[in-house]
Amino acid sequence: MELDWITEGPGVTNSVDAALSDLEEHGAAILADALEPGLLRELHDATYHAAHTDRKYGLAQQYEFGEDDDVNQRIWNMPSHDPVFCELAELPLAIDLVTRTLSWPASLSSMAANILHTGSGSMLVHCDQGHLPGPLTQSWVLNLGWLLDDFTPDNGGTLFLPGSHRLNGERPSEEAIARMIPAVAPAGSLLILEGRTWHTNGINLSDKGRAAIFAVYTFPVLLPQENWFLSLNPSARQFGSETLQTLFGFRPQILGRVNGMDGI
Ligand SMILES: O=C(O)CCC(=O)C(=O)O
Repeated sequence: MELDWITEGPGVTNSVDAALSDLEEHGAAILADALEPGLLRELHDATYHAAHTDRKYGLAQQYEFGEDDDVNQRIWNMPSHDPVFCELAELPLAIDLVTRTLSWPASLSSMAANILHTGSGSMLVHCDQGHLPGPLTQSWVLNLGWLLDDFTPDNGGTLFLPGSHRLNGERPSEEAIARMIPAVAPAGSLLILEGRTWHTNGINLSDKGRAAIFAVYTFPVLLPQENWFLSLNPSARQFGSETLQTLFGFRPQILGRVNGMDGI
């Protein structure tokens, strides 16, 4: 297979417009300073607290999708863990990016933390809409990866294959996969991946954890990865804004009605 579709990859930018054009060209973008420091601290602490609590009470999970090892920790359903993750889901920057790439209204398909403790290995190389019937001629998914720790080449920063969105879902060859590059950026940055870009997490060879929150958005015609109707903490629905309720699927648009549209 020709490999001339592989691009050199995006740089780190401070501009949303530049990030969106990187996303179009490379299938990925890195936006610096996407989280203000107070919010970053709160998200970081809430994530590591949830990780600690899950381990303490025997609730710790890994992602079964791939070759995970016992030092990778996955926390699904983050909006149910702490209201700060609801704030993240509907951050104006997130909604702006979703609206300009997918459209609005949109759904939150899942929001999970991926924490690589020291020694954690890579998961399966995948693209986030690989479960859809191909060819995938458009992006149906936007993955917003919020970096809670610095991503470095040796702590498992997400590895991605720039330009691989042009394969329309076809799995890259091993030769191409060998040319994946790590996302390297400071905590508080945002890694943006469109649904056809092949990626995985790197290997954490450092002596500290590496955490990120992956918020995956999609069109409201697709079943979300997380079944919010069963798994969401009821307070998120009860007290959540209209935007949040839309993201979780509690505000039907054309599909998902309850006796029509009125009085829900
Ligand atoms: O943790 C990472 O760097 C990548 C995570 C990922 O690919 C996923 O959650 O599907």
